[in-house]
Amino acid sequence: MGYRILETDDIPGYLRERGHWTEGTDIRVREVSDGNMNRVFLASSGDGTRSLAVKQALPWVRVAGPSWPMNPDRADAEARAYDQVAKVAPDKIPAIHGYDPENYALVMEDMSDLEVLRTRLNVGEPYGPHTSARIGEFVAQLSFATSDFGMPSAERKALIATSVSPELCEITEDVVLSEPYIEHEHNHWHEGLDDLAAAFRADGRLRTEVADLRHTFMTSAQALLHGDLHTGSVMVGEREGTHVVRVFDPEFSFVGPVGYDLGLYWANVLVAQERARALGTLSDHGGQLRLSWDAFEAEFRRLWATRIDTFFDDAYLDRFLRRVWTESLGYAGTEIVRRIIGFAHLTDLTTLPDPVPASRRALLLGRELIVRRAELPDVDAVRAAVESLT
Ligand code: SR1
Ligand code: MG
Repeated sequence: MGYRILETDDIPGYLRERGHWTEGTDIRVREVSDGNMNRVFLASSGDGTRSLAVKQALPWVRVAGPSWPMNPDRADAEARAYDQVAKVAPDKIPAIHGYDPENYALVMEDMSDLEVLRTRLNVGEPYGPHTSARIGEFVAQLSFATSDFGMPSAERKALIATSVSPELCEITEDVVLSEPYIEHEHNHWHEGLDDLAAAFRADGRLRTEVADLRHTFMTSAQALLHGDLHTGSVMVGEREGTHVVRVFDPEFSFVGPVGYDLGLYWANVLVAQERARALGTLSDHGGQLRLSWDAFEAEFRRLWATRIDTFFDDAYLDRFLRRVWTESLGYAGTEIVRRIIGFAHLTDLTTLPDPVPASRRALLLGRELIVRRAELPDVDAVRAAVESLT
């Protein structure tokens, strides 16, 4: 039949055709599309006992429309990433019930009983004790298993080849790792940030450091990444008395530098902290970078004992982790900057009564993280950099 763009009314028939829904005909569907790229539908039985989510990639960027075409085969990358994560961290992703490559559609667990982490933070809720630790573990488990430490060399070469995702990498190389530092029609910002946006475009040191991070993003095939691990890609909540954390939306997945995933999470953590500071609702924000890094490092070191290539010695592990730390800081900086003066902004800041003071602090912090990443040896140094902002 070929690729067809699904509408709300198509979903019941689609789920039945695909064998996902065999009992009952009372299927209620609502569209809950939220991210920049795709459409998402939730289908539930009239009596509320069954539900599923359907996510479909459109042949364009959803928020831009057909004027920004985008191959829907990005959904293949997402399905492949879920397959890899399911092998090593099945408790940290939604259950995937099936992938339909003809329609670029994933049928998966309905997580609407959980809450998007960004949404929760934006209304002043805390992270809770486990969220950032689970994220750190997620990055360690996925990255170790798909690195040369955890995967045989030939298998990894095949993974690198099958995970090539030129169009989505190009989005990141553009909207995250270059456009905010040049004149570009995608860029926009609050007029109260005119001076900083202009200063960043004129800042040669900043540009060279971003170029370094961009080149690392393009060439450092360390491990399979989520590729867009911001707080809108994380759901949290309670199920049967247990705190659950689910990472979703890995469509930007490819084999790249591990620090990109950690850095994106940290950027969003740091921006959420600036929102809370502006609103006077700071709670557990300040501890999240440490919680995620400590969990990442502990899990990676635990897995190191199982490495398949023991030529990589313990001293090399220390060096590798140091490099991941430093690059994570740099990518955190680029994520902060692009979310304020680039294409896609964050509700954390845009919904503030006055976004300017918090955005200025965040932009200055982003620059610090990029240009001084090698001089910030640990979490305390980052905390000091945050507290020294004016
Ligand atoms: C054109 S898409 C812009 C952003 O949306 C996605 O969520 C990624 O973060 C991407 O950079
Ligand atoms: Mg997304």
